[in-house]
Amino acid sequence: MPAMSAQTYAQRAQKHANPAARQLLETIERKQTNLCVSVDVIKKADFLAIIDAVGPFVCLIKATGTHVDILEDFDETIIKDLQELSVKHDFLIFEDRKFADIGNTVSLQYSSGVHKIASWSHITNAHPVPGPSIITGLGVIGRPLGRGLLLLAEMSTKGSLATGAYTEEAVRMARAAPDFVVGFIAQRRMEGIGATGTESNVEEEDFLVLTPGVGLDVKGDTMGQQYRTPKQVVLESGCDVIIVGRGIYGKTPIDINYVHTQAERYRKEGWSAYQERLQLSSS
Ligand code: S5P
Repeated sequence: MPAMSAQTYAQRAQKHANPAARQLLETIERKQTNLCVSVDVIKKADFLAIIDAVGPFVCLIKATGTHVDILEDFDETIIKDLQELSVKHDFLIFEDRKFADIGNTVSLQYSSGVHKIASWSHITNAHPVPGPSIITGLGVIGRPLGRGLLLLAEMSTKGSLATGAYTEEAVRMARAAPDFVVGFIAQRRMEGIGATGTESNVEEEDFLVLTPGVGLDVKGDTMGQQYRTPKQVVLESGCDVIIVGRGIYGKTPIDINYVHTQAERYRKEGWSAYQERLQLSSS
């Protein structure tokens, strides 16, 4: 496995050039958690209650709930509430926007509209499908604000088309913009992938790998999602952050005590998988 998986989050934080990546790595180390909770619920009250309950156990909250297409009762106050929770519990915010358009359009989507994502989301993500121009478009907005971008190099779903040459090209795109593209949504480490041997910085590259499709009790859902355990993701595949959604809040009706217990459970699993990985690589 590439060397990055043998380094501590703190060591990597010291060297990272991007402010959002550095802040995330420092938060992971400070709170001893590599758990990101994904909150995809339709009511604002549930959205905020879940985040308040899992806050102590996470480094990052992934919100897709801020999209008008999930939350039924979105209003401006939700962003302010989310930011207050982020300060209260010391976590970063990741808007899972999955941009996928031409540079000019994504730069408007990132900066404007009702959501003004760039103004409050430390990290966001994009599909590499349009090519490097998507990084140019988002970078115009995100770079001056110190934001970080993740590319979706792989997906967790059955039959995903993001494999092989597509994944390699995504890594090449990231390699060309290391000050803004901080890593990937992917299922394994990405350093060195797609390198041609002519690059100067491949040995030094450090991509954050945030991995969805994580669950301890089930192997998937009825719509193509596939789950692996924190141990498979962090220890065996060397990923940095586990993204967990329904495994934590998925019991209906939402039960905040259950959410709290599950968040604690996933934090512990993710962190011990990381500690085991460090131990293995030092022995
Ligand atoms: O490949 C992916 C990429 C993403 S961002 N697979 C995913 O599942 N996701 C997101 O992670 C997905 O949109 C959802 O918000 C979350 C997984 O949720 P869960 O309830 O299945 O854990």
